[in-house]
Amino acid sequence: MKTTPTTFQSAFEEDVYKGLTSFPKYLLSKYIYDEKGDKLFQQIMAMPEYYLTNCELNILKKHKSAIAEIINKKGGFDLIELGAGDGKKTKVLLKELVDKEYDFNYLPIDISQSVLEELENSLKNEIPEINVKIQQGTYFKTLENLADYSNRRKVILVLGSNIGNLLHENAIEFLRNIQEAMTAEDMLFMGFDQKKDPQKILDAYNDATGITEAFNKNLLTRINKELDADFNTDNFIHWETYDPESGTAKSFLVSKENQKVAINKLDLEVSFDAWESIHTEISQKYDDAVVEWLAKEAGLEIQTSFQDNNNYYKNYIFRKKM
Ligand code: AVJ
Repeated sequence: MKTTPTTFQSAFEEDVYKGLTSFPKYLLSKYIYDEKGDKLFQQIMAMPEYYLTNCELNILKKHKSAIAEIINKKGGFDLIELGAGDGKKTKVLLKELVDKEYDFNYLPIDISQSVLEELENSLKNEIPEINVKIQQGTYFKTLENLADYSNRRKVILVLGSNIGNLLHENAIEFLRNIQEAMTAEDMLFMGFDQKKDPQKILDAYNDATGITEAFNKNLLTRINKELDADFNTDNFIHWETYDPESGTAKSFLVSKENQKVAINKLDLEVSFDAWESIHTEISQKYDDAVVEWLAKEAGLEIQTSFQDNNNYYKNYIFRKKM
C-alpha cells in the first residue's frame, strides 16, 4: 500500500492527491482555470446556452441608472471588483458612473495579472476618465488587506454568480470575510443565478458543441501537463446533474472503463472502475429565501435587488447588519 507523501511542492499537488485518493473521487473546480481554462471559460460566456452572462449584462444595462444612484453618496467611493475578468459587464456600470460625474476610483482585483493589464489598457481607451488601480491576488488575501489600499467608502462588486462554486457553508464564510471588511456605509453588489427550468440549467452546463466538456476535462489535461500524468481524456465523459430541490448543478467526469492512470510527479497510480465518477464542480442556483439566509448567517442584509425579465438571474445589494 502507498503511504501519503508528507511533502507536496504545491497546493495543487496536495489537492489532486487528496481528491483522487478519496472515495468518492473529486477534484477542485478552481484548478480548471489555467491559461487554457481561462480561454475555455471565455468561450463558455459567449455561448448562447450560457444565459448567465447576458442576463447579468441586461440587468446592468436596464438598471444602471438606479444602481449608480444607490451606490453613490457624498464623499465619493472606491469601487472594488473581486474577480474582474475582462470587465465587459462592469464597463456598463463604469460608463454610467462616469456620465453621472460621480467621484470614484475603480479597483479591480483578479488572480491573473495579464487579465488585469488587459482590462487596464482597454479602460484607458474606452473610458479614459476613470481612475483605475489594479490589484493582483486571491479574494481572501486581498480582502484581508482591503483597508490598506482603500480608505474611502467601499462598494464591493462580485459579478458572474461566482459564489455558486461554493457550498453554502463556504459561501457564508466568503460573505463573512467581505462583511468583516465592510463598515456601515459600505455596500456589496453581487450576482446570484436563480432556480429555473432544470432543462435550461442542464443545457447551460452541457452544451452540444462540447465547450463545457473541454472546460471540465481541462482538469485532467492540466494534471497531465503539470504533474506528468497519462489521463486519456477520451476515456471519460462529462456528466451534468441538476437537483431542483437543493438548486445544485453538479459536474462529473465519469470513467468509461476500468482503467489505471499514472500521476508520476505524485508517485501515484489511480485506479478507476468502469463508470466510477470524479466530482469536479458545483454551480449553485438560488432563490430569495436562500440568499436571505446566507446573508443573515454572514451578518449582512439585503437592501434591494435587480432581476432580468425572465427572473433567471438576480443582482442583490447587501449592507452590513448593524
Ligand atoms: C464561473 C462559477 C460562475 O458555475 O456558472 C461555467 C463556471 N462552469 N460552466 C458557473 C462554469 C461550467 C461558472 N462560474
